[in-house]
Amino acid sequence: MSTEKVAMPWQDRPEGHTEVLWRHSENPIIARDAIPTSNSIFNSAVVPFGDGYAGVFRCDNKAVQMNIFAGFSKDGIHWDIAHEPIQFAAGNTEMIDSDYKYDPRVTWIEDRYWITWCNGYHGPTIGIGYTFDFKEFFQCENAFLPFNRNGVLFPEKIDGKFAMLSRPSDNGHTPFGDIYVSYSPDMKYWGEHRCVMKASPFMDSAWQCTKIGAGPIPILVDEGWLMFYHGVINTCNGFRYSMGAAILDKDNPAVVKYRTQPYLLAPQTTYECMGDVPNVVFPCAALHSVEEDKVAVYYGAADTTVALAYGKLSEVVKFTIENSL
Ligand code: BMA
Repeated sequence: MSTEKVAMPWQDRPEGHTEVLWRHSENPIIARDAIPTSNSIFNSAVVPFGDGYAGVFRCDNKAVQMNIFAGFSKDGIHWDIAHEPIQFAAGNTEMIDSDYKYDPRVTWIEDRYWITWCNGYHGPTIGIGYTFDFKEFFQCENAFLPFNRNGVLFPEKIDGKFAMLSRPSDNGHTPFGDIYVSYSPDMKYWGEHRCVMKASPFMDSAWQCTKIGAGPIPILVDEGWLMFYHGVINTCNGFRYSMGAAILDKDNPAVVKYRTQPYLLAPQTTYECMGDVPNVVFPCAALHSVEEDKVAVYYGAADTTVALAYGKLSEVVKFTIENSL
């Protein structure tokens, strides 16, 4: 969402840098041991909040149990993360079972902050919750049947309905995966499922040929919804996760207008290539300012830490249009 009041985290493009996105010079911004119990902190989501920022962080503990934790920051870079996981009260249902929670996304829609995450209910599916203050949290019905991952809400209703991207999957390290959009009148019942885009043929764009999944909350630009997403290739050494961008039709996001053939960011630095799961760049949030023409993308690095990359919104859009599959 747009950050009108608070200064965005930002660094200018380094001298001589020619890529569309550039990395924050002090990456990773959140260390794996930023709270006493954590084995790793990654794939996390942030939003403007009050006179700073709030976020929901994936912290796996030292038993490698996955859960989500609230955090606050003045500048979007230095974070104070709670030492206890979020406790949810019943929202639009009493059924708030959860074996685990991971890979949160957060957005403001109309009157509250909505959170989605990968919720353990007989396997991974999409959990939904909301908060007004990042202190009290309420859990709603799961959006879908298992198995599903990467549930990402649009930041406003489309044709009067809530809209969510998701990636139907399996109960393991899914060897496939395409992005769908679904609609709900009430954040409880979801339907009108439509395919948005599929993993690409290997010969067309290999970094995204195994599976793809939506990343941050889509950003509304003149050309439509700018959607950063992760794409995966299955190499002889395992999965490698990179990031691209697509632009979806404003009124019907099942229509893909453009989609990057080259990646925008791929695992290349030490902290992206070394960690609990090497070679992973996994975006889950973005702050942006249309007025200042800035975007800051938060991504999990090697399933271990949180890192930040910057770009000019107009350049990302231009690159996506000019380098479309
Ligand atoms: C996916 C999810 C992500 C993770 C990625 C790479 O299936 O588990 O949380 O970042 O794999 O390990």
